[in-house]
Amino acid sequence: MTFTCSELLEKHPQAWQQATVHPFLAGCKSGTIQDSQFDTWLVQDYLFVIEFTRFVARVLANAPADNFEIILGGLSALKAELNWFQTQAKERKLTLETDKQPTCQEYCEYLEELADKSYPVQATAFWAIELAYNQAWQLPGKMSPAYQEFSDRWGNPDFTEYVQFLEKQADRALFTAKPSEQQQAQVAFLQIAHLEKDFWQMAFNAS
Ligand code: HMH
Repeated sequence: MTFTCSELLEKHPQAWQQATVHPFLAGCKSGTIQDSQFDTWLVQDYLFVIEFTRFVARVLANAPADNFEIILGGLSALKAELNWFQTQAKERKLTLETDKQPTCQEYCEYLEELADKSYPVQATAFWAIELAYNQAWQLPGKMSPAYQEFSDRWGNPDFTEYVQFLEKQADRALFTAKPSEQQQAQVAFLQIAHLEKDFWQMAFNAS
């Protein structure tokens, strides 16, 4: 039996809710988030996005050619995003030359593990990772002014449309995937939900 991305969301609402709703984000909305918490998120997410860019490059290498346009668009956006992180860090006087915290390290290692998986698994993981931020930054609604630029980066309509294209590509790959690959795609979805939740908590715990 095949399933789609939206069926994964329907099947695992609690895991997904924990990935996308967190006191960290509520604190960005209310303005009560502390600089130490926000800055930890910013620096660690920059380090994550470097590894995520490498992951997306590996997904491109496995993709059918008719999926290139969306993935290359994603890589181009990631290039701009890495530069944007550097600008943000400079404004906040943060150094980006720092070690990954264990939670960030774990997520990055998981991205490397996905290198050995087939395209349907990778495409599902890619979609889940982007959807997580698209929803997480959008769900709280209008954020405190200092954080609006951040919520807009992942919550804006173009990013939402990009995530919908990733969903279509993942659905098409899942439709013809072997049962074992579909099973692995589901496991990857749940693992990503778990790692997203931990990533918010890592930043929230900073003092
Ligand atoms: C932790 N998940 C994390 N960081 C990001 N930048 C994304 C997803 C990408 O959208």
